[in-house]
Amino acid sequence: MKKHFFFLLFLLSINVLRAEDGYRLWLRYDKITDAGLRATYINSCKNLLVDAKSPTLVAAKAELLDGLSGLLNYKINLISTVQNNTILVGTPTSSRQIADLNLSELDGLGKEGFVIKTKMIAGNTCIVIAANTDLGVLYGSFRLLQLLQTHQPISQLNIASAPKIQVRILNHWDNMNRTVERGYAGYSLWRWHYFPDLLDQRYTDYARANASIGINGTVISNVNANAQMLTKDYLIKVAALANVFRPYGIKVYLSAKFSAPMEIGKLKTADPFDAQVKDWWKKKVDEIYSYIPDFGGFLVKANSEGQPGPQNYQRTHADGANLLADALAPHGGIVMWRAFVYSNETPTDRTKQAYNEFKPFDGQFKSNVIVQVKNGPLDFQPREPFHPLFGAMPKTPLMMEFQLTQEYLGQATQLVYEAPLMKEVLDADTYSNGSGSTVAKIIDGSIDHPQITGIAGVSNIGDDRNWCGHPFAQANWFAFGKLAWDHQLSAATIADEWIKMTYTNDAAFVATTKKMMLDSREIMVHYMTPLGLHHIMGDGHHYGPSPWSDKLGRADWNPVYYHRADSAGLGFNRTKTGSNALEQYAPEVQKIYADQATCPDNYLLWFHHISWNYTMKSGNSLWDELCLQYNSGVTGVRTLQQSWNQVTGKIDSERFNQVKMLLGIQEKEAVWWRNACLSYFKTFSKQPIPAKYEQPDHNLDYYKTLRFQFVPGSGGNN
Ligand code: BDP
Repeated sequence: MKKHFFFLLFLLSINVLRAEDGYRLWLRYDKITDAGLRATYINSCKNLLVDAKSPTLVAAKAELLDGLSGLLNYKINLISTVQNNTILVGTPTSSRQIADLNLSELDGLGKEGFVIKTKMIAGNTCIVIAANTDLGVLYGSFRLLQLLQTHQPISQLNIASAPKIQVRILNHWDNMNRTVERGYAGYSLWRWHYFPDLLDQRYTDYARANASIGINGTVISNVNANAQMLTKDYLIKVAALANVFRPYGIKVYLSAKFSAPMEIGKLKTADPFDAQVKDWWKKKVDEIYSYIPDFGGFLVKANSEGQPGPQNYQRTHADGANLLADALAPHGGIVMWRAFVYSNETPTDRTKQAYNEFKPFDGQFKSNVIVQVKNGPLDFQPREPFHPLFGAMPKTPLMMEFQLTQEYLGQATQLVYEAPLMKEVLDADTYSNGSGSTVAKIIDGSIDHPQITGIAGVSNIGDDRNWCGHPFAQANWFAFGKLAWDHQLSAATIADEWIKMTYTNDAAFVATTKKMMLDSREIMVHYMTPLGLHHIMGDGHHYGPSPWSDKLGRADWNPVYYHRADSAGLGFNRTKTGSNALEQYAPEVQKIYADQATCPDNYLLWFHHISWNYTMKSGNSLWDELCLQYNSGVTGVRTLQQSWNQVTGKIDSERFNQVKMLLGIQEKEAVWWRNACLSYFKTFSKQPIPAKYEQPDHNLDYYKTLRFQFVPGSGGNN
């Protein structure tokens, strides 16, 4: 008897805590264990009516069948006339029954929106998933499955949803040799050597995952581009991938190298005003569309960090972008032209340069160009103020670029949920058109009404079995898609959904993990770059602290350029008495930051050089506050560890243990950041680290001599 009992327990534990490698992401359709809930769902979802003629509707049908039969552990009936308890799926074109419903809601939902409604049809209770296009139907199908995965009531559904931003796109910084610049999750997914002949299931799963969160585009090649990608051999390979993605509404885009006409076209110049160059691009683009009829367009990094561009020929960014735009326009393609430009030959504060270079060209870009702007004026730091270009170019479409891969946010080892960072930027008020002109409203077009709107996330995906390396890094991919669709969602709502879909609906697990996620970004800011510090990480690979670095080839790559520590104090004066970067913002924004007495602590050292004994809002001196914040960052990580320990046994041991071990690494790294930074800044403040705090276990020289080779994502053999 006892033996049987243990055997039963064993079987149960296999079922509940099955080993899980993270491959399925948030698309896990395991049986819902709450029998009552499952029975209710079965009652509403037992029949499926979808006339799937197009590849996209076939995909929607397959997803619904797979998802429903898994979650409900029930054989779904495929039917052709409406019965009671049917999910009716389609567009007014694909389905007579849907056309007959005359759903007026569809009018305002555009090409990608959908409705999910409970409807009585000839006396039968149905759930209707309807849209104007097949892609909208696919999005709606994923949404219904999400409702079930997160245990939502489905008896009175009345959902209408449409994306607020048009181009919702991943940027892969993947090289053709399959290394990934700033990639921490293995090699590139794209196995060029095998294309176009071998395209494994992973590419379909990639497309499914993206479509499930509304992502509709992908730039598959690095912005530090290789012109070879535009050769016929590779275009054929790209086309094969595009064919896999197409049913899921994912358009393929490529990074274009500005010097391609010379490198692969054998021309003597890449001058955008040269007739042969224009002709070369036109023919090249025509060729691309002959292979990929729905090709999305180009992403371009020009005249930045050594990349060629129009300025090589004394032409402007607008001249360069318009050259490509003209070639793409007849096919409906777009150019995403990056504003991430700076040069050490320009003596101006690096954070001012993009604005200075782009603002004068407002209104001069062709209508199929969108300028892609990083969230902050420097470079994806743990915290930056929003980029001053947002709101400053009302006649030019601007798209947002976030970095999902955690180059500056702890890379692969740290749990940092980025939705709070994204929300902070999206909700920031630019005051460009009066109060309430948030960054989100600039990029969704509701203020300036540009023809194109867009948002990009630098991908954190690689060929690791779990796609993103750190199990929680998947949440950043998920959150990006969700916010790209609807930037009004809260970071908490998104975390809630992701946890339930990825792990479990267990209330204690959800509550504990959600808090960990929501706290994680601020904790990381505290142990890395508190109070507005920035860019003080390791040389080149950007791993770990290195505030002392001052020997890099360019002044504006050196941490000392950014923190400006001296015997008087700490921080970069960007007010009128300093670089005056603040002048690039609207007067209302300037007012918030200009005065060190009122500037929020978060940005104090970003905008001001503050004396070590300055009294902060807390009453502490700057030095004491800095010590407090670095220490609270470390305490924060230890709290994350304790929280995770509390949920022991609630999920599969595989993912649980992986996160537990990673949190152990994160704790060590947080201690390292704190010790290294405080030991270094102490040499300027000339004050001790208060005795109440843990003291550094080594002297400053030790931290300075640490060297790290082969750090992932930094390429080459360093
Ligand atoms: C920096 C990265 C570098 C990228 C660059 C960019 O360190 O690898 O090429 O951004 O966005 O943050 O172009």
